[in-house]
Amino acid sequence: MQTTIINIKGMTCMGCVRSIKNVLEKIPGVSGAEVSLEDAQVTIEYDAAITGIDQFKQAIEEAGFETII
Ligand SMILES: [Cu+2]
Repeated sequence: MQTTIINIKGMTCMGCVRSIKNVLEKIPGVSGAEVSLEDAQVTIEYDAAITGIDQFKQAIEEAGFETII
C-alpha cells in the first residue's frame, strides 16, 4: 500500500468532502480516501500496481474541483 496527498481547490462544505471521498473510493485499487476540508487536501491509500495519481487527479477534476500537486 502506498499513500499520497493531493491538495484540492474549491471545496466549500462537507458535501464537497463527501463527493470527493466517494469518487476516489470507487476507483479500483483505492482502499481509502480521507478528505480534510480545513487543510484542503485528501490523503489517499492505494495499491500502486493498480492505480495512481493521474487517475486520482482526473476523478477529482471530473467531480468539479481543481487539484494542486
Ligand atoms: Cu460543498
